[in-house]
Parts: sequence; C-alpha cells; structure tokens
Amino acid sequence: MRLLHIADLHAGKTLGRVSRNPDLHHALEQVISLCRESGVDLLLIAGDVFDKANPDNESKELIFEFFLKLRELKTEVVVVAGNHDSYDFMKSIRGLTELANVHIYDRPSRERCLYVSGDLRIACLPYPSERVLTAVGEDSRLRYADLVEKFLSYLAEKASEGRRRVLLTHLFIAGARYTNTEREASLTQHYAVLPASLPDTFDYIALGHVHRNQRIEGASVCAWYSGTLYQLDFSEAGEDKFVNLVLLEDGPPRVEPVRLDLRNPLHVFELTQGEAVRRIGEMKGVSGYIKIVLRVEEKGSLPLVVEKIREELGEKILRIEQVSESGRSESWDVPRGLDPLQLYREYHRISYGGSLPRNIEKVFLELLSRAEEGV
Ligand SMILES: [Mn+2]
Repeated sequence: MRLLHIADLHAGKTLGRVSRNPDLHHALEQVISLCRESGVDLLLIAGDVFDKANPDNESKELIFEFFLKLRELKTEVVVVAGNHDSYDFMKSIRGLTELANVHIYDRPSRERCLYVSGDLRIACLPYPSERVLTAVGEDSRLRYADLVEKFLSYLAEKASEGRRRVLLTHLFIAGARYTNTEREASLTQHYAVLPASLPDTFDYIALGHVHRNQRIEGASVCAWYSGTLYQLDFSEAGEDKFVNLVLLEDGPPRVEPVRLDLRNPLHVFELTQGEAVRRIGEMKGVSGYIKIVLRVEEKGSLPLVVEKIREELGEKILRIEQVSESGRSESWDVPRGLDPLQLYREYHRISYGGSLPRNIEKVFLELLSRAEEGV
C-alpha cells in the first residue's frame, strides 16, 4: 500500500502584503501529480490545513478544489486538525467532505479516532489542546505530556487489530528541529512529548506541526515530520521542502521524502549600504521574495539606499530591516531563546523580584493555551 504524507498547508498565509496561496497551489499541483503518477492509495494530511481559524473564501476554494481533484483520482484522504485549524470549522465541513472521500478528524475524541481502510488502521489524534484533552475525560492533574502519552497508548490499543497501523497527528515531539513559524507558544517544553513515548506498535507515524522535514531520532518507531510545502516565512529561507511517500508492505516501511519545486523561494540578504547598491543587479535576477537586513552605523531614518532598492526591486522586496552595530551590542541583555513561560518568569523577577508563584504560573499557561487556539 502506498501512502503520501503531507502537513502544514497553511492556506491563507500571508507574508507582509503578499498572499502565499499561489505557492500553496503550486505545491498542491505537485501533490496531485505524485498521487496520479506514483499510484498513491491514501493521502494523510497531518494538520494546519488552514492558517487561520476563520479561513477566507479564496483559501477555502483552493482547499476544496484540491479535495475534488483527489476525488477524481479516487485517492482516499484522511485529515487531522492542527493548532491553526478551528475544531468547529473543521467539524462544520466534515459531512460534505466525506462525499469526496475526505475524512476529517476535527478534535481529539475517544469515540471517533479510527479510520479503517482494508487491513490498514489509521489512529487519528488532532492537535490535542490542553483544554480539550482534559475535557475528553483525561485526568487534569496529570502533566500535559503525560495526558498525551495516555491518549497515544489508547490509540495504539484501538489500532492493534489492523495488519498495518498508522498514527496521524499534529504534535510537538521534544528534540525536533524547528523553524520560527510554528507559533512559539505550542512549542514550549511544557507541550513537548518525548520520542520514547511514541508507541512502537505503529508501522509509521505521520506528524505535523514542526515545519522542517525530519525523522524523529530517539523513537523506536518510524516517525516523521513531512514539514511545510513551501517556505512559510523568512525563517525558512533556503530550506528545501518535501512530502513523504510511504510504502507499506511486509517488513519495515520504506519512506522516501520527495522534494517539491518552490514557486517563490525566500531569500535573506544581510548587507551594508554599499553592498546593497552593488548587489541590486544580482537581487533583481533572483526568483521569489527577498528580505534585506541592512547593516548601518546607527539606526535612524531610512537611508537613501532603501528608496533605491524599493524602486529597483519592486514587488520582489518584502521586508527591509536595519541592524546597527551599536544596536546589536545593546541587545545583549535582552534574554534570547527563552520560551514564553521562561520570559514571563524573567519579567516577573525583574518587575517584582523573586520567583513566579505557582498559581500565577498556572493561570499564565492556561491563558497561553487559550490564546494559541484563538479563543
Ligand atoms: Mn503549522
């Protein structure tokens, strides 16, 4: 049996004033061709179909057209919601998409979590927000990662009757290498699930959430993030993008990441003003979108060179940032690489002195998970 694993479509994503839907469309065309040419039986979509909880009409049309093309190919599709998708919106379209053989799992549920296709069982865990996880009857005194682990064992049990077993989910696994676009809040260690807690009874685990294609190291089971289908923002500049072809036969699964062509690759140039002027010709020749980080003596009003760059590069230039040598040295005392909770603890320490009380920490984490769901 041949599966194709994709994730993090983020339909409706914009970068500055530019819609990335043409980039997504270009990627989905390649997915359709792959399904046709490689004889894909089943497509797995591991969450974040839409970028926003209330998708705009153009993005909905793009996704529904994609589903209809897959229906023509008679490719079965199984989808789980990601943290960017609204549970309720995904639920609202689920009845209709069934008609196109697209099976949507909109929220974690013990009753509705298994898709059966021949002798293949697909256990589905949509993005488990802390609130929803405790609402499905899990013990709220347990740590988030422990709650997820318990749910995963339940799913492993549910899928155990299949000759072939796949887990489809949108989760952050500790140790995964990520970019900057996954919404920091859901990537804190508080939310991380350990690789060792992934049940090894599955033949393949199809993950979404982290935007870089990678196999999970330290898991005894074959678990992969397929990553985004195009470079979502400048933190993903220069990265190749993939979908995973998965061949399930007897023995271990064969996984082949297939590299996608990018419609608008992203580029970051870090330059002094003089270099910026000299390299305008080169930048004009580059396909895709550009961000320039301009090194200046001191930050201030926009240097004249910015006008010239905008004039010459037009639509291609999406962002110009200034960094000054002095600004850099000033920024040393700003804590870097901290997750939101650590930052808040730091803020509390500086503002009030002493460590953050447990009850405030609890409220902070609750607000964080609600903010993340756009409530
Ligand atoms: Mn995502």
